[in-house]
Amino acid sequence: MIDLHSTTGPNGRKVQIMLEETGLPYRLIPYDIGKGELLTEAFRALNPNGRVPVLVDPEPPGGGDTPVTVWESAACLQYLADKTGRFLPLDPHGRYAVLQWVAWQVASLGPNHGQAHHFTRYAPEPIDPYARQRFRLEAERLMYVMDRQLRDRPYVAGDDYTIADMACWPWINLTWNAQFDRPRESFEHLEAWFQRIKARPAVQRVYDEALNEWMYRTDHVGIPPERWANSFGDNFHAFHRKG
Ligand SMILES: N[C@@H](CCC(=O)N[C@@H](CS)C(=O)NCC(=O)O)C(=O)O
Repeated sequence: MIDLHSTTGPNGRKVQIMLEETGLPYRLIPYDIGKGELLTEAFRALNPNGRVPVLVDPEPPGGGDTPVTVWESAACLQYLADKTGRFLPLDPHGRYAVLQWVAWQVASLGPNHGQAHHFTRYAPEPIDPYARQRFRLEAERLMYVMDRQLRDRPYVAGDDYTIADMACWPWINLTWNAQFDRPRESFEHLEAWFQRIKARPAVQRVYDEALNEWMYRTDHVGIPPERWANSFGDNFHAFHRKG
């Protein structure tokens, strides 16, 4: 059975959606970032970058007894697509149409939305207005890119639902809940795509739990000092400097 090391954050959710969509048996191993649960040598042995998601598959596609460990959500999604032959076409046109959007998600959509959320809600007050605005505008620009792409096609890479959609959806979900400056109505095609995917049983199974309240609040979140130190502050940096 595949182990998915994850949190309720969007990067792990992408991989969990793919596991639900493919029906592969898996076990979810949850971590609480604020409690410092990623700051251990055991976890660093799984992922030298110290972040979730990580998947461990004891039954790799080519056979053999050595489990495969994969980190970075894009690599996890591609691994599961290759293992199952689903949600990533083999023909070069279709395949790279999908992979370029997966790369765009992990290089642009995720990091910029992550910073927009950070400077809106998690950074200590007073929040730097330049940084807040800079990342919110870039987050919105990227949503306009998606909205335009979805004007003529139902899914990010074309007619079919693929790992590109699974990569993007959890971040749009997070941002919709956080309500940045532009209302959802400004992104008509993105919203239609969002609802199309939200209706999928696999997606509903992944999100069928109480939302992590602090993550989805629209206003500033006063993260308790110990949790902040583990997530963004001294404990986090001390761990990554040592060893
Ligand atoms: N590019 C990575 C980003 C992973 C990432 O930042 N994950 C967050 C949770 S959504 C995390 O582990 N944060 C904990 C930390 O930075 O200590 C991916 O797509 O897998």
